[in-house]
Amino acid sequence: MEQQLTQLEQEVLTKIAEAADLKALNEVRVAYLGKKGPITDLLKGMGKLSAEERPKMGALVNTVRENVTAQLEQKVALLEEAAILAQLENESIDVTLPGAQVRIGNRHPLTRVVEEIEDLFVGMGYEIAEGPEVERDYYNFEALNLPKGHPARDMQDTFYITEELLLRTHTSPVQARTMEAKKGEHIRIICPGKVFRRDADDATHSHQFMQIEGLVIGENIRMSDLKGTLDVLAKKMFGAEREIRLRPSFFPFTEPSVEVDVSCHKCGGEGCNVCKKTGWIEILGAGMVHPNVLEMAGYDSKKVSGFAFGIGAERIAMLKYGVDDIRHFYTNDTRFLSQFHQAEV
Ligand code: 2U9
Repeated sequence: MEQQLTQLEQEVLTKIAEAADLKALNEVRVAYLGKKGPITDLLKGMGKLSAEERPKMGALVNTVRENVTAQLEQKVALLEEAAILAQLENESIDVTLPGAQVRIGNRHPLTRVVEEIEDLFVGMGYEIAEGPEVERDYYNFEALNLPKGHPARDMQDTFYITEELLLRTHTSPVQARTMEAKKGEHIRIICPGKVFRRDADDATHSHQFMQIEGLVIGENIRMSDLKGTLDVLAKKMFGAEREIRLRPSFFPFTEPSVEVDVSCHKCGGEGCNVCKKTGWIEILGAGMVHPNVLEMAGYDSKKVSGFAFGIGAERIAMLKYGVDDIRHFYTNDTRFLSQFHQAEV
């Protein structure tokens, strides 16, 4: 029986050594140490032994069982560790691989133009004023010397909500509202915002666009102040070598009114395709605030005067960045927009 036991021990230990995974090891445990296993059988057969042999064999079987159990546990620990190592190997991350590319956004070209102009004017002591896009007929037209039936209203046909409520055609109503609220005080404001017109969209027209208008009101404000201010603006937007020229024009809300050209930033005034061989590019409209507009807002046109100007942000952006179609600004095509990446300050 002793020999049988030793043989059995060798057999189990070999099986334990050979078990390649936890499942196989468990099968060995059940087969040899389980209720129906040979070791249990041996213990059951102890009754047949003589009284002297029984304690000796009992101790021997127990030693074998303890040894087998200890070997099993050791192998379990070994296999578990191997399993964890294999899993770690499997799940390991190669930190040297290139990371997923994060696409960093950039400011819209129109936002850039608007913010650049805002910064310039804030630096000259102007405040930024904003107002509603759905505007009253009164502030959009009447307060700007465009009474009902005035022919110049035709050029600014818009989307009407009701007879008296419309989508503003310029940001001038913001200035009209500011004048009314300031009750005769001096004013220096810049008004950026969305405006709307009943226009058919094409490469140079859009039913919605961005304007930046400016208004200064005070004592002794003169045309020369307007010219000096616009000269600073043209140099900031198109380069320090730029010159401006003023041509007479007409707007109902300013008198006199001017159209303002800047010397061509591409050819420097020689004449090229950008300036249509003239050397000059029209960039904005301006003028001295019409006395009627001052009076309607409660100012004494004999005591104060003012200048105003209006800029189309798209036009400036198209000239500055060489964009050939205004619709690029609204179609959200990232192939277009991503070209305006610039180190943010
Ligand atoms: C008040 C008084 C006067 C604003 C002005 C223009 C001339 C002008 C155009 C430029 C391109 C519109 O976007 S555009 O199509 N604007 O030419 N705007 S003077 O004059 C004002 C505004 C408000 C109270």
